[in-house]
Amino acid sequence: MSQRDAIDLAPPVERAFLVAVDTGDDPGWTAEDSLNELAALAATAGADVVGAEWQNRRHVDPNWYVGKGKAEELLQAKSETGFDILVADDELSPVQQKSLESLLNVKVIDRSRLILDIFALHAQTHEGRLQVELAQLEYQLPRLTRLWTHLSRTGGGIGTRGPGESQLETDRRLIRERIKKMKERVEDVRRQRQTAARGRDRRLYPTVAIVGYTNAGKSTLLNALVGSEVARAEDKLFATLDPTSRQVKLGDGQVVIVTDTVGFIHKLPHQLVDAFRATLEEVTRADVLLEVVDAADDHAPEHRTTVQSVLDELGAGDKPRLTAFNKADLLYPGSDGSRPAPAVSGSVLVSAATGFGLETLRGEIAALLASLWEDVDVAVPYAAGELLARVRERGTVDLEYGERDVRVVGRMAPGLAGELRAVAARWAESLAEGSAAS
Ligand SMILES: Nc1nc2c(ncn2[C@@H]2O[C@H](COP(=O)(O)OP(=O)(O)OP(=O)(O)O)[C@@H](O)[C@H]2O)c(=O)[nH]1
Ligand SMILES: [Mg+2]
Repeated sequence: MSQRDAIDLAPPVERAFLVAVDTGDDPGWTAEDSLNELAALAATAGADVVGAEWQNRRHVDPNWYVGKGKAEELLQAKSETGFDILVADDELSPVQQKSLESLLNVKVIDRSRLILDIFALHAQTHEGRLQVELAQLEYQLPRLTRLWTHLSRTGGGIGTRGPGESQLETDRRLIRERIKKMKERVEDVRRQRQTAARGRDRRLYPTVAIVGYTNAGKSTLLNALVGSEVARAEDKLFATLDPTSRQVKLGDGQVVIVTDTVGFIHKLPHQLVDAFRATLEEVTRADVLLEVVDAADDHAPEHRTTVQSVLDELGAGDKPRLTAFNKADLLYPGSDGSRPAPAVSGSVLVSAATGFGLETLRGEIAALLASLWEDVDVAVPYAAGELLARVRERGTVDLEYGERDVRVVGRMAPGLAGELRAVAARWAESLAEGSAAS
C-alpha cells in the first residue's frame, strides 16, 4: 500500500440545512413535501441533513429567496445546528445566492446544483460523464456574473471598466467554447453507440423503454423481467444514469428489447434534460413506453405529472404506453406472486421485488405491441431477402413466392410495415419503368 492510500481522503461529511418557499402554485406539492424530497437528494449526495425550514410567501424574494427576516433567522439556525451548507429548493439567482452566502458565511447551493452533483457522482460511462459536464457548464454560464454589473446600465464609469469586466467576458467565452466542444463530443459518442450489433437487435425486435420517477423501481423491474441482475438497483435517487438494454421474452415467445434509463424528478434541471438527449434517445426511439410508478408513494400522482411533462419535453409524451404500478407488496402484503394480477385498461399492478404481476405485465406488453400492428399486402423483389426474414420473424404473415416477386400479406409492427411498403413502392416503380421501356 502506498503512503497515499493510507491517508483518509474522504472529505468530511457536510452538514446541510434546507430551505424552501411555499408560493402555493405548485399543484400537489407543499413546501414540506418538496423539502422531504430535497432531503433525500442531499442525503444521496452524501450530506448530513441537520434541519429544514420553509416560508409561505406569494413570491420568492428577489434578493434573499426567502424574506430578509427569515434569512436572518437562518443565522440562529446556523448557530444551533452548525450547518455548513444551505440548500434552496428552487433555482437561485446569483444575487440571491451571494446575499445568503455573505449573510450566513456558508456555501449556498440550489436544488439544480444538488441534482447535477448527484449525476456527477453517479456517472459511470464516458457518455454519462460528458453529458453531466455539459449540463454543469450550461448551468454555470448564466451564473458567471459580476454582482455589480447593474452599474454599467447607467452608462459605464468607475467600476464598470478594466480587467475585471474583460475577465468575465473571457470566462464566458471559454465556457461557451467548451460547451460547443462538449456538444460535439456527446454527438460523436452518440453515433458510436449506435453500433452495428445494437442496431441489428433493434431492427429485429420491438423496443420498450422503461420510464418513470427516480426510485420507482425501474431497474428492479428490468432485472425481474430478465431474471438476473443486469441493472443496478438501489434505494438511492438517480442510481441509474446510463441506459441498459436487454432482451426480454414475452409469454408467446416473442422477444423484445427493454431499456432501463435515467429517472425523472420534480424540478429536474432543464440543462440535464437537454444534455441527456443522447441517452434519452432510447426513450424517443422506443416502440412503446413502460411507465413504472411507485404506487406506495403518496405522491404517485404528482410523480406521474412530472414524468408526463418531461416526456412531453422530449417529444415522447404521446407514445403508446403501459403503466406498471409497482411496489404492490407494500400496499397489499399478500401479493407474493402466487396469484395473477388484474390488468385495468393500460395498467398493471406489479411488484418487481416479489414477482407479483409480472406474467400479466408480459402479456400486456405483447398485447399493446400487437395492437399497434398494421395490415400489409404488398409485393417485394426476391432481393429483399433480409427484410423478408425479419418480417417472418417479427410479424404474422403469409408469403407467396411468385415468378417475379414475393407477395407479403399479414400484420406487423408499424416500423417494419413502413420499411416493407417503401421497398414495395420502389419495386413497383422499377416494374413500371421496365414495362414502359419494353
Ligand atoms: N418493496 C418494494 N421495493 C421495491 C420494489 N421495486 C423496487 N424496490 C426498491 O426501490 C428502490 C429503488 O429501486 P430501483 O430499481 O433502483 O429504482 P429506479 O427506478 O431504477 O431508480 P433510479 O435509477 O434511481 O431512478 C430499491 O431500494 C428497490 O429495492 C418493489 O416492488 N417492492
Ligand atoms: Mg435505476
